[in-house]
Order: sequence, then structure tokens, then C-alpha cells
Amino acid sequence: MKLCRFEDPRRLAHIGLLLEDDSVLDLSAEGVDRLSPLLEVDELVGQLAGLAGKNLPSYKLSEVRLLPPVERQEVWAAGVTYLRSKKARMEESDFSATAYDRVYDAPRPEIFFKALPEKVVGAGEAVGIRKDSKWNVPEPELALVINSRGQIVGYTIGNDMSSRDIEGENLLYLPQAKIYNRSCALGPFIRVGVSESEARTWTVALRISREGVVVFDGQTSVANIKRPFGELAEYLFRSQSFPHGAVLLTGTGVVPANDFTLLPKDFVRIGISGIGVLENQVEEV
Ligand code: DO4
Ligand code: MG
Repeated sequence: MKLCRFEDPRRLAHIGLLLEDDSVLDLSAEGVDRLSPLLEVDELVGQLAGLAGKNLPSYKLSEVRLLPPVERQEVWAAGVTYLRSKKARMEESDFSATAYDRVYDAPRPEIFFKALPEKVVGAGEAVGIRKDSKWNVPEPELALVINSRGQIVGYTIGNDMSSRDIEGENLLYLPQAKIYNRSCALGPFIRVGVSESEARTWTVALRISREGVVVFDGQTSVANIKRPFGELAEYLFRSQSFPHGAVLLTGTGVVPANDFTLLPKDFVRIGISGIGVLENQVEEV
């Protein structure tokens, strides 16, 4: 089952349930007007199945504007969870290579703050590349949607936009390489009712187009993520509470060649087989 946030003609946010016929059922008629309390419900799938059977107002998916699937959740990200990511980081920086090598095998994962919800962009909005960076890439990542009790209740698609030259210059510049305007995209749906073993059968695909021509096309399997999802969530929630829940990106396993950089107006298309497609155009910020 897939949940979304969408905007009505008066620009008010609603919670929607995507149905088989690509219509979006408006759950607000049943008093469901926010995602976070819904994600706390123990029998979420049963509750949504009950709502799906009701005669609620619905819209065609093609006619609604989807919003990023976050309200007050902080967005965090795990790093160096795929061998491909470790290799890419070690190539980009002699200076930091040992740190990346060590963290891949260390008991404690790399987890960093990525975005406040109001800074997240949704499907169809522009993602940013920094004006002061010459080497920028998207990072297509499976994102865990976690409730306030630390339970992984769903999955969405994330783009951890990154400036590789700033990150490679010095590890201490990581927040500047990762956090800036429009540096995080999420959406369009939250897939719920799926076990980790099912999510591990999914594929993460990245396609970048420039003036109508595909300039990068690559993919990986979620199965290549080294750490169990529960371990990543458990570290995030250690000594830290998230009363509204949190979103945790799980790291990238698709990295374009080292001579590739994004340019303004490129289109970034991330597909995760069990969720859908997140597409954004690139803009300099
Ligand atoms: O420390 C570097 C960031 C790693 C990352 O974002 C990833 O592996 O996806
Ligand atoms: Mg990343």
C-alpha cells in the first residue's frame, strides 16, 4: 500500500492512499489529516484496508500535486553502506580514504543529519547544485520511514544530493557538501506493509538526462546494502528521540564515473522497483 501527501486546489495538504486504478483516496474525510500519527498505528495495513473500502472522495493521480512525504520529521542519512560508495569516496580523497575504509567495517555506521522537512523537495520540484562546487552528483537511496518508537513503518525514495569536490577536500566539510538549499528530495510515495526481506529484492535505478539525451544510466540492488535496516535505525535512535518520527536515507550504491558532474537543467530520475519514480530537474543554488 502506498501513502502520499498531496495538495488540494486551496493549497491545503491532505493525506492520500494510492489505489490500484491510480486514483488517490482522500483520507481527510475520515479525519486523517497528518502522516505522523497514522504511522504510529499498530495495525496500519488493516486500518488502511478499512479506509480503502469506504466511499471517500478521490482524485486522479495525474491531477494532484504531490508533496514531499514529510511533515515535522527530521531527515538523516547513512553513508558508506555499499561497497561502491566506499570505493568512490576513497577515490575522491586521499585525505579521507582511511576514514571511509574504516567506517564500512566498523560496528557504528556513518549517520549524518541531512535536512529539515521544510527544506525537502518533492517529486517534480528542482533539486540544487551549489554555485561554489564543480563536482555534483545525485545519490539515489532507499529511505526508511521510522515512527517515534523507532519502528520502520515504510519506505520512500530519497536523493542525497552531494558536492563531491567539497566532501573530498576535507571530511570536516561534509555538512557543506550535503546540506544546502534543495539538497534533499523525497517521495513521491511511502510504501507501507513491506518487510525488510521484500525491500531487499528491489532495484534502485538512476538515470540522468541532458537536453533529451541520457548521460548516465545505472542501477544496484537494495540487497547490496551491507547493514540491516534495524541496525541503522537503532543507531539513529540511540540517545536521541524523534517525537514526530524520522526519515533515514540508507546510502548510495550508484555512483557515476569520476569525470561526471551534474549541470543545471539536467533531469534526475530515480526509480525504486517497489515504490515508484522520483524525478527532479537540477537548478544551481
Ligand atoms: O561520507 C560520505 C557520505 C556517504 C553517503 O552519502 C553515501 O554513501 O550515500
Ligand atoms: Mg548518500
